[in-house]
Amino acid sequence: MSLPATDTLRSRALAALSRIGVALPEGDGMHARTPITGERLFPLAGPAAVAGDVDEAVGAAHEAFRAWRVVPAPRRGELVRRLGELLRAHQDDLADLVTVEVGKIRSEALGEVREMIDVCDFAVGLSRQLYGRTIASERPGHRLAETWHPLGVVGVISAFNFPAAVWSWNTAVALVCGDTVVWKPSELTPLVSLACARLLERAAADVGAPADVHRLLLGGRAVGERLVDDPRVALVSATGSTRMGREVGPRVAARFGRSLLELGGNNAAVVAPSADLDLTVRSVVFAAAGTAGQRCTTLRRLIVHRDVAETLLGRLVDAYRKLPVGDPFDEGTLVGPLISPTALDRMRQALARAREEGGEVLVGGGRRLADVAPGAAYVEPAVVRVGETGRSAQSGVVREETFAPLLYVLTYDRFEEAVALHNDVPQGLSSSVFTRDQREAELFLSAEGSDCGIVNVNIGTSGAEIGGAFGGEKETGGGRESGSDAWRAYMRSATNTVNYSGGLALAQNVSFL
Ligand code: UN1
Repeated sequence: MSLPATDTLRSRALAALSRIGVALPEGDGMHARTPITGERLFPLAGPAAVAGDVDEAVGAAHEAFRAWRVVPAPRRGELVRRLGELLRAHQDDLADLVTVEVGKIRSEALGEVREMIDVCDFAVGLSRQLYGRTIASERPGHRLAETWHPLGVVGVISAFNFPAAVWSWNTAVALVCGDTVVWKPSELTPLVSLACARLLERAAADVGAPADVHRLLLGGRAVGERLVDDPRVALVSATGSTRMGREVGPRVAARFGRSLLELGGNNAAVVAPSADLDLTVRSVVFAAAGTAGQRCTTLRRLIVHRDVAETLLGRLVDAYRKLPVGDPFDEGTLVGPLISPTALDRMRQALARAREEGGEVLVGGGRRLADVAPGAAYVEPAVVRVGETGRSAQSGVVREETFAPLLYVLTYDRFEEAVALHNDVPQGLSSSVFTRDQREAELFLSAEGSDCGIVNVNIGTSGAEIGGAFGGEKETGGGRESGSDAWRAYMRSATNTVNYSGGLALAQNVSFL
């Protein structure tokens, strides 16, 4: 198996950037890199003066907010419609950049751009549906109602693994809600970030929206900290590790700002004896090994009924052995590289710990292509059986999220036991049950079932559609983004009492004056 030369990838990225209209910020404060070869692509200007840069960007977005909040929402929707058109026109370019910078296979990179287009369509519709309720007043001649208003500047902090889609579903919704956005993307994906920002800048120019409705801030932790602490940032929407969220949440709360946190997952699927095994195997392999295990919704634990465990594991191991690992631009590849050698080290450490804790590696874990690309991190997705049964099997490393294609398998005898195992981890993002027994499916979906924000039946944990609200419970942070009524987090509500009676009636029958 060969890999493309870094020069080829460099040209491909530059061609896409130039079609999108990005002028690369010249300097050498940071580097664009590709996980495909593990090499650097080119230097870029880093943040010049962190405090000043953040201050200026937030100030500009704050100023733009004053004008943007009074533009009628359906007109704000026109900006997002234009962005969606530009994304359609440049989907191949953006997908190229996602593959070069993150290592996603072609179909998943295109899928990420599709998700952006979908959320733009959704947000355009939403721009005509930002409604409040009227509530029956207890007083005659009074109207009680709620009104939704724009919130302010939204600080978006995003991770490397969905470098464009997470930005888009925050930004498209925030913009129609009348907010302005300052974005601090992952340091690992500056090219995708520059491309997204440029497309939005072009959309704003095309429809005559203020340019400062969106500002991009490339940089590291110090930039993020400044953004999080700035009192002009009304909402911080942050996607990343639980460790990151543990810092962001309290800092924003300390200044009474709002935060929307999308943190780690430790997603599981329960496989019951009645499950359709063909469908289950295909779903599990995509959810666990797809995106090289680097989705927050990646399947990390499989809880299988003892009666089907041997059959299912046999089929899984077969499927894993055949997984093509390698160049993500190659049409046949299903598993691209991990983002960095550090990610590979973490996977190896997790595998070593799993072994120490009594686990048995059934397949995978080996490094690939180290001779061709020593700086890249290609790995065989792994399946590890961690225990016969019972809660004791789910200790140590199984309770942690390792951002790699590493699937732990546990077995169960009774469905209630499976649900208990399922919920007995600190995280609560996504979950699935594979069963043809309606009672089991309904129990899993019920209040005493899965405790996650996403609960699925006969479909894997990853790959949620944008129309539903996206997010999770417990250490996942509690936020909801994207579809359904997640928009409410990006607005503030006001409760209005209007007295048209001509008399004064106090609530709760209070008499006074
Ligand atoms: C993420 O990994 O941060 O549900 C987001 C999914 C995608 C989004 C993942 N729609 O897998």
